[in-house]
Amino acid sequence: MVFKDKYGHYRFKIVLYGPSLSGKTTMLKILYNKIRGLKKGRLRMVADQSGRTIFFDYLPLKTSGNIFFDLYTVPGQRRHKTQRRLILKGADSVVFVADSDPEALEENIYSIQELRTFLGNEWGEIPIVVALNKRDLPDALPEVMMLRVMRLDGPYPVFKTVAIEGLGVKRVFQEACRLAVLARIFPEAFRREIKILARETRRKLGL
Ligand SMILES: Nc1nc2c(ncn2[C@@H]2O[C@H](COP(=O)(O)OP(=O)(O)O)[C@@H](O)[C@H]2O)c(=O)[nH]1
Ligand SMILES: [Mg+2]
Repeated sequence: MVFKDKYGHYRFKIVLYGPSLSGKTTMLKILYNKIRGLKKGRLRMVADQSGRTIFFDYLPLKTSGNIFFDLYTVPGQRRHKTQRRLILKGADSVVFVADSDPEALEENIYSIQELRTFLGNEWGEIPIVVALNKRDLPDALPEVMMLRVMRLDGPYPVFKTVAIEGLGVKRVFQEACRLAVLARIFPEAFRREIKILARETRRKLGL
């Protein structure tokens, strides 16, 4: 939910969702370390000894002007379901980070289904940007196959990323931020936009 904080700043909430180890925390680190032209607050991470997120990561980004984007990652392990639901609450856009590793296919499907359930009626209303991550893996699953099995053939912009090298990460967040603002401030323009996105995605998938 976009809201004005006590300083009169508009704040948009962007949530990185996806299975454990798909690269969500890596993406935030890349944004924190590599992105110029944005003022950044402190990156806060709560991880266990193996580096897995146990609560959430948080990174505030300030644009010129009085707009802030608050970025959160969810902990991906199945047992942290309650936390994921809490973190997702009030999201203005969601970045779904899928893992292209063939071994992660089932976890991707579980995670996107859970996201559908959590969003309920808001599915389709809240912008979702899909990042197919780990495209550097020699056995990375084909893009079309991944989107089909996750049933992501709707109005979702899809990007291929290699988070560890920072490839594609900036574009994913530019799109997530842009769509968040559009959906909240210009809902009619957003609805027009997602129709175009849906057509593009279907064309890509050969549907
Ligand atoms: N090969 C490869 N490994 C990645 C990529 N992105 C992240 N990883 C690795 O995947 C593991 C999990 O990443 P992390 O960001 O902690 O995942 P999270 O659980 O989604 O936050 C780490 O060992 C990362 O270095 C990528 O694009 N390619
Ligand atoms: Mg993490």
